Amino acid sequence: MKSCITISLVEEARGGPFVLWDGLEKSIAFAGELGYDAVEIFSPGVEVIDPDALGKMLDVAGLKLAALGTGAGWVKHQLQLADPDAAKRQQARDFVRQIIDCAGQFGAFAIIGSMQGPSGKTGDAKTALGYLAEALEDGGQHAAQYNVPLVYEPLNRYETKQCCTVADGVALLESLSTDNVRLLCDLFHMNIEEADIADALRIGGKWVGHIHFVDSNRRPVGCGHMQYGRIIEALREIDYQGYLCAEAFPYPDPHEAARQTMRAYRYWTQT
Ligand code: LER
Ligand code: MN
Repeated sequence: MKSCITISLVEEARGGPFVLWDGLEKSIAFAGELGYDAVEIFSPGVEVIDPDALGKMLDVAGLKLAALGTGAGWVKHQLQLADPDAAKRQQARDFVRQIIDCAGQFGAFAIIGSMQGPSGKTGDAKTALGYLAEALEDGGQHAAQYNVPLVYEPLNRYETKQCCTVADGVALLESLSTDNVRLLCDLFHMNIEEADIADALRIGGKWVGHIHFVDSNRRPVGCGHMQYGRIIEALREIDYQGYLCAEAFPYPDPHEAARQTMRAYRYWTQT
């Protein structure tokens, strides 16, 4: 299992659960100094990412790009993949495709989290889930040209009614004709929704493509009451080889949150 840390470039998301906020250059250099393997970037859109410059920063720091988030499509532009309006749905899919194209150049994947829409508020839930399935189908097929999956994140009930558990996520992915979509299992959301986090990861099995590595209170790993021993055991059992990515509040501050996660990552992966 490899280590990863989130960098947010989205001012509108200040106060949100992202660790580093100090721009790409400084954040990537700092993550490199701490020995992280990769970064996950939450960007307002592809227009702020210069692929050549980003590639150089990553090379100098010895890091990979693991993923690009698509959440700014919702946070900044109010786009969602389950919008009842067909034109808005198309705009949301186009936004996701652009992020897939940008990430794909780096062998990185795009993440669908808040872009899935809350559902249940607008239109009926089954229709909304159908729109999400169509969008995952589209994005999964589009991502295949880069040999990367599209990654879909179930969220807790206060953020979405689409899929809140790993089992719901697996059922959705199994209903697709593409097999190029994987699940992002965020331990914070799972702590709210799952009866047993380790067992849920076993249900996720081969579909688990990314982990948001965070504690029960969304602070860095080690600052809450999550039981990591059984979680790591389950990830080993399913032969998970992907990232444990710090997506947590920058508590008590971004640098200490990054250091704390790295200490916890080393502790849990080396014992
Ligand atoms: C949102 O709660 C979250 O966990 C992010 O990874 C998705 O945008
Ligand atoms: Mn997450």
